[in-house]
Amino acid sequence: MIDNFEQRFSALQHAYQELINKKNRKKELGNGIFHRYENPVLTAAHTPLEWRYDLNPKTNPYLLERFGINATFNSGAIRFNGKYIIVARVEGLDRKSFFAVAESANGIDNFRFWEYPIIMPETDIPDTNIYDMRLVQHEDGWIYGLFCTERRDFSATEGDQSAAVAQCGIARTKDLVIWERLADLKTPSPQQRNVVLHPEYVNGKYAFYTRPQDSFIDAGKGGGIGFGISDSIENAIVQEEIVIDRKLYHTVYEAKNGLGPAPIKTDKGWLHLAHGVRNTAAGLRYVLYMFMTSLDDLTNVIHKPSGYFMAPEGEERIGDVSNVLFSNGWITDDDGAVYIYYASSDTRQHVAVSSIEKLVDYVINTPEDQLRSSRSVEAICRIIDNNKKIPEVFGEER
Ligand code: M1P
Repeated sequence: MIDNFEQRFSALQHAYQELINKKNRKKELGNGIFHRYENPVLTAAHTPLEWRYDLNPKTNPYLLERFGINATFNSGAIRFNGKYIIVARVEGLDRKSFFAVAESANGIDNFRFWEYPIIMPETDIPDTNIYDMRLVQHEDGWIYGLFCTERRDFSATEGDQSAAVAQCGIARTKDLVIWERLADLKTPSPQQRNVVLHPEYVNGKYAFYTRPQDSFIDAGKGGGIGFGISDSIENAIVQEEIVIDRKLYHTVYEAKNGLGPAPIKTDKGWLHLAHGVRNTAAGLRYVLYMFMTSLDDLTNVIHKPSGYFMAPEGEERIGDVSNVLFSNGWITDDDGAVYIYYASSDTRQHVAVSSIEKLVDYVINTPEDQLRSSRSVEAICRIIDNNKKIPEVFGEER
């Protein structure tokens, strides 16, 4: 029995070490805007064996898994003590998500979880499920984690065991280990998800990007990505939400949308990454898109490329909730490199790398959605006509 235990333990350790020491290679060519990498940076199998197994041969002679992990995805991200840190949504077999810190020296491979998952304090109303943390280094000196806290809708009938209420939980930390839980955000909307804290004060107040929604799944008349101000962060209240990026017919965000990570400040404006959702015969499809807001007015979208920035590809298409890309974390290096942590199909976590320069170029110079097929053709014709004027590209004879 012990022999079997030891053999199995050794095989598990070997497989685990191989996985977390695996090098990640850039996928070449691409579209020039970003590079994907070959392997996901985190999967369920990256969670430490010590979390999943009782490693005592006396109490677990068959070395059975005691706490299975289903998925690791939708991570917040931050550069911290010289490391690339992601705070993953780790989901157990029991569907409950929690947060756990994983770090890497280069941001693209060898992510290792810290010893313990985050022990997140609760408010007076216990959270049933917590997920999708946005990590924000605010200019007030705290690192904030904003996340969705989901609880049963107690106004639902006994027969309806799916109705839920989503709200924005807020916690803060200095070391990513000890977290102080603050009051949940209050807004005029019955439900909130995808809430993000703006990293700077706005007129001495805290600014939030919100996503008003009528019900747990449907955004309903919650028309898009909202913006609002709160005097306090300890008891944050947004009295008025202004929709700054609305859902729109026949776009990739016609059903709903939501902001991803906190925006990146550039000299041209604030760069935003968001997800857009549309319904299809195969179910909801989540893609990532970008836009830029003005430095003078955070509610003013000044550039917005048409369509999606990234959509699920290959194995990214498949998972617990297929056809989904979702991102709530990115990290900017001092040299301008941008590490975009995106998750696929609510299952695994990936990275793509770009730069501020390329993202700004993409956002400013990609044609906007003209909302009609004929105008898409006009946009392509303009590119073709301009290309024909460049002899060094096509040769004089054209
Ligand atoms: O399943 C896809 C995503 O669905 C939700 O996002 P949204 O609120 O925009 O619909 C979230 O539950 C998210 O975690 C999940 O990835």
